[in-house]
Amino acid sequence: MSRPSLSPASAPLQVRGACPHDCPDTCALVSTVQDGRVLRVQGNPEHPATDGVLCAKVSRYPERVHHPQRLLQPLRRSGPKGSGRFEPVGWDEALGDIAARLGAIAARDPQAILPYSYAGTMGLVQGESMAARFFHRLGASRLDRTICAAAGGEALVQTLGGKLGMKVEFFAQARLILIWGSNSIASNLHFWRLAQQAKRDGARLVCIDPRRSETAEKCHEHLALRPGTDAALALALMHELIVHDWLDHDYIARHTLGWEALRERALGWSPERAAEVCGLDVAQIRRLARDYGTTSPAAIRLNYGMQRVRGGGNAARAIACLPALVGAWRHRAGGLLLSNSGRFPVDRAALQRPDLLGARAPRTINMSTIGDDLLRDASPDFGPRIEALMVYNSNPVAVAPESGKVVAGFAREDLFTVVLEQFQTDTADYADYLLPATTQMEHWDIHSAYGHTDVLLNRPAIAPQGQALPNTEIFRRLARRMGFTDACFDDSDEALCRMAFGGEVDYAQLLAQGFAPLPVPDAPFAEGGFPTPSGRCEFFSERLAVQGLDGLPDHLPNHEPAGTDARYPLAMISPPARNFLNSSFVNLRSLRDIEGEPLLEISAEDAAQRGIASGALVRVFNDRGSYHCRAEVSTRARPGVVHGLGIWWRKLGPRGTNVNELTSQKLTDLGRGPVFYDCLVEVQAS
Ligand SMILES: Nc1nc2c(c(=O)[nH]1)N[C@H]1C(S)=C(S)[C@@H](COP(=O)(O)OP(=O)(O)OC[C@H]3O[C@@H](n4cnc5c(=O)[nH]c(N)nc54)[C@H](O)[C@@H]3O)O[C@H]1N2
Ligand SMILES: Nc1nc2c(c(=O)[nH]1)N[C@H]1C(S)=C(S)[C@@H](COP(=O)(O)OP(=O)(O)OC[C@H]3O[C@@H](n4cnc5c(=O)[nH]c(N)nc54)[C@H](O)[C@@H]3O)O[C@H]1N2
Ligand code: SF4
Ligand SMILES: [Mo]
Repeated sequence: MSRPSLSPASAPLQVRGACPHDCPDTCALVSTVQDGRVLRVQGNPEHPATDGVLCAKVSRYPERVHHPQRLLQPLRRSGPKGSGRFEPVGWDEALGDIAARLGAIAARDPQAILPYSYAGTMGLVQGESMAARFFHRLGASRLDRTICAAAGGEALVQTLGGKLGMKVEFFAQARLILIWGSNSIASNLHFWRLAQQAKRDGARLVCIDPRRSETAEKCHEHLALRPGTDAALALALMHELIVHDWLDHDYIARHTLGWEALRERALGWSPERAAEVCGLDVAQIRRLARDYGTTSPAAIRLNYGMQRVRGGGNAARAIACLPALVGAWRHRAGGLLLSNSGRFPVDRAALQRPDLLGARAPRTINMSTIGDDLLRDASPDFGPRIEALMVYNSNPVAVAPESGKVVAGFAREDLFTVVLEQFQTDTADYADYLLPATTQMEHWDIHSAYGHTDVLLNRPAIAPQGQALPNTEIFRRLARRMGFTDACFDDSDEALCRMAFGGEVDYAQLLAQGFAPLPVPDAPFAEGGFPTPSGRCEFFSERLAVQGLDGLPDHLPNHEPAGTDARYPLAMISPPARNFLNSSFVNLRSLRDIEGEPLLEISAEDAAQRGIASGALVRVFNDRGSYHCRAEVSTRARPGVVHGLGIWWRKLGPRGTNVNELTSQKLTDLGRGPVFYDCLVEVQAS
């Protein structure tokens, strides 16, 4: 019975949740709902890391959840591939047809089916629980989820023994903070609040970033190095620590491995040599080394922006060696933080059930080379041609490198593509079936984090909108249609939340307050105890050496080093836009209005040489493609480097392209990650 329109509204209700986005801050949310609508989303003031504050993006969550263009019913393609034309279809018919199509392919070879997913939601349940079970049971190809953090993550594992680091709250007590490859104000806001607290208490802040970012301009010092030269800088800092004897010999002797070899390597990197490679002043490098060698406690906030180049893994390894050299780990406000995700005792075996594979060992496809792989024929090396793709929690047509090839792959008439989405993204346009997914306001989930060390629980605040279903439920129903009778396909979302951490996290506490801190020591490596094979901080990695790789960190020049191709003299990086999260939020009017339109920041010098005025439309191009956007002549760009900001939706940019038209599918030294910021281009007025 529908309610008479004049009846009094029900009282507003507050529901605790977690921000699902791929952001180090993993905020605790409090949503205010009334009559089935989300009125407000705020930061939970009781959660210390959130401190009652959200970023501009998630503060506007009601606009996202109740967006007029939310996908609210299953759709089936009704036009040519990629046309984005669909007709409504019932869930029953859609799932029946998808099961039949997948079943026929699987009968020949299930490895011809590929799941494609990333961090649209970071939730452990709506991320990879039921979905992973489904693909394991099916025996589908596996996906190597490399697109963001593979090089840096592997570097931490090889050097420190895991994705582990300082507790973020102690940055507030540091005396020196290096913000390295991170635009914290845009992408790690809650860390920036801690850094400001430290600054007010007298700490010095140094930013290491090719771009004069919002963060760089608020630090005491900014080292605007060339993209992909961080290892050279780190080695020169070591050089200075050695020659001035700013070393903690006791810490080195007791808690590190490979010191003599690293010492020799670093002595080859004078500040003069590094200055040449990095495009920095020698004096600036010397000053940074002095600051780092003589200020205690010194803390490094490393972020993934510096590892999206060929040598990104080695660079992250070199930087991760620094705290052990000066004994910074002895202090809780000293050391380094890239990610603490390794702290979380997630029971992936229970959630994802790899045992459902049995004796099968399907091939693995790297998500960063999806463009090439979709276009590949069957071969003994590669295995079967990819015949079906199931995309969820990701927008590969916009975010994967070398879009020209990605688009050509998705456009294959013989590819069967199912997309689970909240919105009709660039990827959704290529779907054969487009299935409506719930948002964080409409489903249960449980979250680990990578920028703090608390577990968060997300309760649904409102009912699923329209006919949308959680990812879990879509895979549950599909499993039934495929005839999978395993009991694990009956687990409810709440049951999955409870099993995510086994008994390691107090679920009652999560239910009561929405978050539960992990027991993490304040100064995790004060007494060494690195979880590497040697138990030491491994300057030299035997595990890398046995793979035939350099056991020591070194500077590896970019795949596309500036100055090596006269046709493409400019190095392009494409860091996130502050008001988008990767390609999420681009379709939110209020946030898109703040960002304006796709921009390329270029220095006055490079603009003048090309006759480009600020605000002019330009064509940015290389052998892989062309990207049309507006130039902004800006002091944020150093000569020789341009910045294509943010991952716009292709269809919302001029001429239907975005910056990934230009990026390459080459991979990093460690972790087989993408090299978004290792990319040469030329720019001309258009
Ligand atoms: N607002 C917003 N927040 C986000 C995101 C977003 O899209 N928007 N994305 C989220 C995701 S997925 C991630 S992975 C995280 C981490 O995000 P990161 O990828 O670390 O992005 P940023 O923190 O913005 O830092 C990138 C910075 O690195 C700089 N940089 C580029 N190349 C180099 C280099 O070679 N060396 C050095 N030293 N610096 C370089 C860029 O100029 C930029 O300022 O942020 C998350 N948070
Ligand atoms: N040029 C360039 N390219 C980049 C980067 C860069 O810096 N420069 N950054 C890279 C990085 S760090 C990353 S992490 C990747 C990010 O790439 P992606 O992980 O693909 O991230 P998003 O673009 O945010 O797309 C996530 C999609 O998931 C959807 N989604 C959210 N929640 C759910 C859900 O519960 N169910 C379903 N079915 N869908 C959901 C959202 O609507 C959104 O469209 O991009 C990479 N690409
Ligand atoms: S995107 Fe990051 S800063 Fe914004 S609400 Fe989510 S976790 Fe917090
Ligand atoms: Mo990312």
